[in-house]
Amino acid sequence: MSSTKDTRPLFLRALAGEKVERPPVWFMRQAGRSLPEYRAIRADTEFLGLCKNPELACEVTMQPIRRFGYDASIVFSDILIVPEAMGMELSFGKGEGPKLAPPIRSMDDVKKLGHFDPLDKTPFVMETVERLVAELGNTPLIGFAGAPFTVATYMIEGASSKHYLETKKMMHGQTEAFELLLDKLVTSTIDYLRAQVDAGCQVIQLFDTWAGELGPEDLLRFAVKPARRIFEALKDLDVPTIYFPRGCGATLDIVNQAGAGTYGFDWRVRLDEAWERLGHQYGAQGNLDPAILLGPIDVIQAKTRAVLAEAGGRPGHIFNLGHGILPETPIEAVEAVLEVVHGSAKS
Ligand code: 1CP
Repeated sequence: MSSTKDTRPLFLRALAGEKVERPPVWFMRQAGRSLPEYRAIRADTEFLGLCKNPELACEVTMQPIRRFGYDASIVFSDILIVPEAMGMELSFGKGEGPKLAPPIRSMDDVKKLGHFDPLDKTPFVMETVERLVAELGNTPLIGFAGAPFTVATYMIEGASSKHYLETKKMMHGQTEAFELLLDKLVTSTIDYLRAQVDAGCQVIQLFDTWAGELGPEDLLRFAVKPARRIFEALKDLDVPTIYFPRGCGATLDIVNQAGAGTYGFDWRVRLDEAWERLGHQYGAQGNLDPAILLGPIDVIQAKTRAVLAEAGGRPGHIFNLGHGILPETPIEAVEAVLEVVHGSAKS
């Protein structure tokens, strides 16, 4: 019998909530230090230079697609490109995390931050997207930004942080300044994501990596509502949207108010319970612990099967890690996961 196989990308069909032959799979941070071919390019190019060089950024985005055949690609860039475009000085020291200077600590500091035109301040991102669209063929491209709360933590702390004390001091002690900062991030991020979609991205993901640091009320007010404003403003683009509020397994009934179509979560929560609490009308992305990929192959494959079993073949599952792939992950570990996910195809 001749088959009428649907040739639309698996990832887009799953995001639309259609029943698919197996869950699509991609990994957060799939391009980067876990790949020897990335490390080879990084040997003589610093990280920010790589983000701002469309030819190289396109190349490193393609590396994991060529090697593993993932079902989705994500533009090689960073969430901190936005604060830089708003006027802060961004640097990545050798072996250190990011630095943003001078840190934002007052209403005056917030007022100095500018709104930016993405085509003027971040043309390299759009040029990378255009190059990728020409190279990717049938593999969908995800555009992204940091969610306002997470990006604000870097702007206020000036660096990565453990306890977010400056952020919380400003949130509770200078709430008006904090909300103006979020507001500026909302408007800038709307324009920035719109430009990525105009350039050719087919899906949008907002990374709210530090949302899990907030209690339920603050989470809703300072993380979920600003994210919601972004998703609402982009509705007319008609592209699938993913919100990744890391560390929010206990508050999925709050984060699901962000207005995204699909939600990502980490491994601290079972996927079946998380999806129940989230609501099955939404897609679910996740949620294998990336550290499992440092273990024995039989354990990796058993844990991968466990995630698939929890998803139970329900439409809308996107297989992913619960956070970015670790730099020390062996290639064979990724292959072991993919073998299981690919093998789960229903014929
Ligand atoms: O040394 C290097 O080569 C730099 C390491 C690196 C890479 C590969 C950084 C520094 N950023 C990136 C790329 C990156 N960052 C991507 C690209 C595409 C891909 O997934 O393949 C994406 C989506 C991000 C997003 C990002 N940057 C987030 C959100 C997602 C997450 O992983 O939580 C965050 C929090 C950042 C900030 C950042 N960028 C880099 C560092 C070291 C940090 C700080 C992280 C921290 O505070 O712990």
